[in-house]
Amino acid sequence: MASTAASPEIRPIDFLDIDHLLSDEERDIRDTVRAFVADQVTPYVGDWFEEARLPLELAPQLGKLGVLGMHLTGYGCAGASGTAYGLACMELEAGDSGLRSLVSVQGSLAMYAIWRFGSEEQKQQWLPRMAAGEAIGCFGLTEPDAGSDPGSMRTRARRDGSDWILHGQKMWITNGSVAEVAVVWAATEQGIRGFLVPKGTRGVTTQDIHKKLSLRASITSELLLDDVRLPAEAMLPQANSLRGPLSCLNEARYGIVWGAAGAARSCLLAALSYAKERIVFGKPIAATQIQQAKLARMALQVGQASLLALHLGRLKDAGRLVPEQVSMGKLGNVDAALEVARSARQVLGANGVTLEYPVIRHMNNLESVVTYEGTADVHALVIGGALTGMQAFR
Ligand code: TGC
Ligand code: FAD
Repeated sequence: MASTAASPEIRPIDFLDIDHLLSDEERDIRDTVRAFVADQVTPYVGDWFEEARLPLELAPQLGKLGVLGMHLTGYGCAGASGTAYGLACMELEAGDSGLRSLVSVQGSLAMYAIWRFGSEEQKQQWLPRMAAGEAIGCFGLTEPDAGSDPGSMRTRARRDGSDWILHGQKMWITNGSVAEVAVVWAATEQGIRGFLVPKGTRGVTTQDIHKKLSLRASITSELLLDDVRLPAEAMLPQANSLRGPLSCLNEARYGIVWGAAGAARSCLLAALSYAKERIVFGKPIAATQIQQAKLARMALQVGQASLLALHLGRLKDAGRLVPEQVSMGKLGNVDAALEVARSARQVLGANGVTLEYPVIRHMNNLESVVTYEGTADVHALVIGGALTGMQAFR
């Protein structure tokens, strides 16, 4: 039996040496995305957050980087593994949750819906431009009175000859006002169906949601659909129940499992660096037991979250990942990231409340992340239902 390594090298960014569990290709992809975030995002994202904007020029840059729809195949998509996609999400969210949201909504919600449920014509029309970041997509499921329970949606689509008439309202839609194409879910006489609504379609108006204190570097909009006439070909032919949008959510939730670990890692590294430099009572606070205990716990949570993400990634790549496991990853990793962010914020003292450091930005962002893509309660109830065989939603 091999003994413990004599002088192991401990790297705070990867205390558990998860690196050695990755292939060379996975490490290369991870490092490329990490470098992109360090150059193009980290220096500016505090300002974007303060100004409540995310420059849309990032979309073609992300397209060039190959991360838009990167785990999909064909149509200009990179065809990368689920694990590689997860590693990219981790690096993007270490930058900002708004950046990961852009990539999640584009690749895992809008593009995935078209890739999985669309006709060949729909795929040809939209996917290559979306993979390149030339066309932004959004995903309209939530309504003002239907969030956790999307099955109670009021948006309706009815037939008029061969056309469809779409009427209703979607709320909290990431990139709703800037999307070239909106994937809108609506109730029909044949169940819940998805529709591709191109920008500028008559009857569609959008309004951005302001005064957010979270996910500020991300556009969030309301979509108003007033008797919007769409041709028959606008409907996604292969989705005909709530299973359609929920299948897309599995993909995006999986990305969040990784992303949350990235945000937590960023908070840990900021707290560690600050604690080593901040002198109080004549010594660095990093040399005090109470701060070391906090840092140790944060490093443990980051390590556990990363291992859980990697495990789910390996299950996904083996075709074994089930939605209940994704729920466990989303619940566990976002909760852990929130704890790490709150703890890190306190290590930074008063500096912890400014955008000069990434911590409060991550902390506030994670309040959206714990709510969207299924709240923590929803995921706990999914896990509880799987454990007990008893459904507690209704
Ligand atoms: P239920 O009766 O359980 O299921 C209806 C049908 O769907 C199937 N199903 C799933 N299929 C695939 N994946 C899943 N995770 C699935 N969960 C359920 C199910 O088998 C059934 O199929 P069928 O063929 O028998 O009809 O549905 P329910 O009405 O009881 O609801 C279950 C619940 C609460 C878990 C579900 O509604 C839910 O997940 N609610 C949360 C909604 C949510 O997450 N919304 C997110 C909106 S998008 C967003 O937030 C984007 S944020 C931006 C970013 O990501 O960055
Ligand atoms: P509600 O469903 O009203 O829940 C309120 C509270 O009740 C929560 O605490 C919830 O956990 C709890 N609850 C719910 N059900 C139960 C139950 N059975 N038992 C006990 N408690 C329960 N949606 C999209 O479709 N597309 C997007 O692009 C998108 N982007 C978003 C971006 C941001 C920044 C935010 C904040 C949200 C976004 N959403 C998007 C919406 C998001 O998915 C919803 O906010 C989320 O699903 C929760 O719905 P709700 O806000 O209506 O909360």
